[in-house]
Parts: sequence; C-alpha cells; structure tokens
Amino acid sequence: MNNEINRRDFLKYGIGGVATIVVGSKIPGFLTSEAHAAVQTLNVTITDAMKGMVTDNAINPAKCYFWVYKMTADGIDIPADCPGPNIIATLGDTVSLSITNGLDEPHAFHVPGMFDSGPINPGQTVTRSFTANLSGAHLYYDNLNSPVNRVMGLHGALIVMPKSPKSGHKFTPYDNPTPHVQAIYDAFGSTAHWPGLAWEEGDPLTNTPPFRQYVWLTHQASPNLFEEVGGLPAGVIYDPQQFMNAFLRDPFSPDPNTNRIPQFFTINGQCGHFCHNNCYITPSGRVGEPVVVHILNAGLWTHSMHLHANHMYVTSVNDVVQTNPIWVDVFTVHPMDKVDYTIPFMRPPDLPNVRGIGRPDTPLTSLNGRPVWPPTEEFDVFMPAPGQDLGRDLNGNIIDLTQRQSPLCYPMHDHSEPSQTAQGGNYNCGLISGIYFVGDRNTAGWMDFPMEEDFRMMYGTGIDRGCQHTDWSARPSRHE
Ligand SMILES: [Cu+2]
Repeated sequence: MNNEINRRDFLKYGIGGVATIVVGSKIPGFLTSEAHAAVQTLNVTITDAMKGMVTDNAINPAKCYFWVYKMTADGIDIPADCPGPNIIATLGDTVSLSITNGLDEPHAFHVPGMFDSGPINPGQTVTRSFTANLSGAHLYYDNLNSPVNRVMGLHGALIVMPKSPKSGHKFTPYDNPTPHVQAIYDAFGSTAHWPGLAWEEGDPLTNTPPFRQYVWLTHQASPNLFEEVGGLPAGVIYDPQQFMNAFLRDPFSPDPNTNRIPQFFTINGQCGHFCHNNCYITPSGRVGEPVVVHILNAGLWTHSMHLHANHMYVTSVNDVVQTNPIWVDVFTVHPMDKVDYTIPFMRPPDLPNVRGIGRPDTPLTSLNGRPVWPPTEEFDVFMPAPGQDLGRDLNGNIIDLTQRQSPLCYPMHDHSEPSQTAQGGNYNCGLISGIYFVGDRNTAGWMDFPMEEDFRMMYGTGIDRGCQHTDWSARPSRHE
C-alpha cells in the first residue's frame, strides 16, 4: 500500500475488533483457549485501512481512514484495525517482531522503557526482539512525528503478566505490588466483605475464567484530519503542531466535511452499542469475581472514566503501583496515561461509611446510625420484596416496586461529556461501557436468568462464558 491510489483501498474485515496475541510463555490457566497458543514471531505490517464507524449507514457514510499495525501471528492473519491487536506476554518473555513499513514515510514501533525500533523507512523490514521487562499494561505505538503517527492509529496494548505471585500471597497484575495493593488482592475471595473468588481463581462450574482482565484503550478519530494526512504526497510529513491545532482547536464549521476535531470517541476502536454491548469491553461477572481494567489513552483528549454500581481501586498509574490505592468511582486519564482500575465486583450498590468511602469504621455505623458493613443500608432504606404491598393502583392491584439486583447492567460513561457523542450530535454513540452483574456466586448454572435483549447483544446466541476473555471473535463490533 505504498502509493496514493492504494491508500484509499477499502479493506474488508472478517471478524472485527481487537484480536489478542499471546507471546512467549503462559501463566497456567490464563488464556486457555487453544486459539491463543503462544506465538514465536509477530509479523507486523504498518499499513492503512478504512473503517466504518458507529454511525455508518447507507444514507450517512461515516468511514474513517487510519494508519494501522496489521499483524500475522504464526500464519494467522489478523484483520487490520485500529487499535492493533492486544499483545500479552509474561514478565521476562522475549517478544520477537518482524516489522515492515508499507506506508510512504518513516514509521516505528515503540514501547517506552522496553523497545524502540527506530525509524523504519518505506518498504523496509526490521527484525528485532525485546524482553518484556515491566509488568502491567503498556501502549505500543509509533513515536515518530509525535503525536501524528500515534493518533493516526498506530497504537495498541501490550499486557505483561507477572511470572508468579509474591511468596505466600495471591497474584496481582504486578510483579512488585505495594503492601496495600497486595492486601486488596489477598482479601479477594478470602474475607467476609469480599466473598467469592480471588483474582487468579477461576471456577469451571460457573464458567468463570481466572485472571479476569479487560483493556480499555481510548482514542479519538477525526475522519477529516486523518484523510488530509493520508492524502499527502509520498514523503511529505504532516506538521505535528498543525495536527494538534486542527485536532483540538479547529473552529466550528457548519460543514461536517471540513471541521477536523474528533467525531468519534472509542474504546478499543468501538463506540456506542458496539462498545457497551461488547462482552470483551464491558466487564461482566457474578458478585465476588473481581476484575482489573487496564485503561490506556492513546489519543489527545482527557477522559474521566466513571463507573456506576461499584467503586474501584486505582491500583496503578503510569507504571507506579499505588502505595495507597484510592477507592473512587471516577478517575482522570490524560493523553498517554496508563491507569488500572481494580473492580471488586461487590454487591451493588456499594455504600459510603462515616469516613466517606472505604472499609468499615469504628463505630460500624453510617451517618444514619445503620451498620456500614455488610453494606445493607440502601437495602434497609428502600428495597421492597417482590409483591410487597406498598401501594395500590386504581384497580386495587399491588404496584410492584421490586428492583432485582441481578442480572443487571450499570453504566460506565466518560465525564468528559463531548465524548458521549458521535459526529457532533449522536448522543450515546460515543465512549460508553458498563458493568454487568449476572448473578451471585452461588447461583447455579451459567446464564440461568431471563435473557433480555441487552444480554443477548452482549453475549450473542452462543452463551459461552469461556469466550469472555479468550476468544476475541463473534462479538458485536463495527466493521465493514
Ligand atoms: Cu453516571
């Protein structure tokens, strides 16, 4: 795809979304699917692609041009997409890359602190390897002509799992957790307030995988600006300051084909329904099945990812495992930030105590004099039993005010409000996700509940919990 004409070629996608590649060794029980046997060499082609965005339809063509890392792993061709595939390695693994630049300006593959390919010229192939020497979630990206090449789509997630837990402790996502982060993960599944499973623990009986984790790679796409950059004559480099001015500060124009600020706000390349009803983006689980969400912001906008139903611990910020992990329901993610949310999956709604939020205080009472643990105050206040007679309609029938606790989906949305839209106006077509509580740990069976439409969209027709984290296909995804 070296020349002008081919740059506009329309790439057909088979399955959509973010594929996952496991390199090197594997933690037992982690990503057990056969489809993800560890690969030896990753073939990476730096190329371009057109993608149908969330609002794309026959009367509203909403496509966006991207530069992408297209990968082939052990002969398996992974469809081109922005972002590139998730790469998962274990600490100390060797990641071998063969990178070909199929575009017509220099590009690179860079992981801060781990690897820098340096400039790869058009048509050139560079074969290199590096050691995954830092546990946690990282961005791989093109650091040349910063931030143009990265924001044009050349980025993806690299997850490095620790080799083993600290002696006498449970696994955390980190090789060297702080005492307080370790204490949270040790408490999962072994304390009265966090009954259920440890993070490292799965349960075949409920089809629950161990090491439950999600990637939320945020990005913002500007079809007009990206097309302008892609349309430059071969060898001409787009000025980065001009790029940032256009992306962040282009003046309002009533013509949708000229304004160059972002029109799409994505998690893992998806927006709106394709994000929220996507079981690979939106965490789902039973009470007592803690998950970690790795948030990586590859774009130029600040996001504030706000979760309902559960507070989460911010356990790592920009490679720093937190000494005193705060328990919050929203946290700001600046461009290039890397933030880990550890979500306990405790019974919603979680409750404040006399100290604000957090663990029980002494005395163990809330401001209303009710016990703060177990967190039952809101149940005490107003949680009518099914059929409870709290009022009658004009015909004398009981008005049922029951609200079930599960299965139930709560929203995750970005408090940076413009990101909730697409194309400047389509609300709810933006950067949204959620958290699904599908039941209690002691509920027999899997998906043993009435399947409303949102659950059907989330899980598809094949109700296979094993696919939740391992089979990155057959999920809702906006692609052509
Ligand atoms: Cu909200």
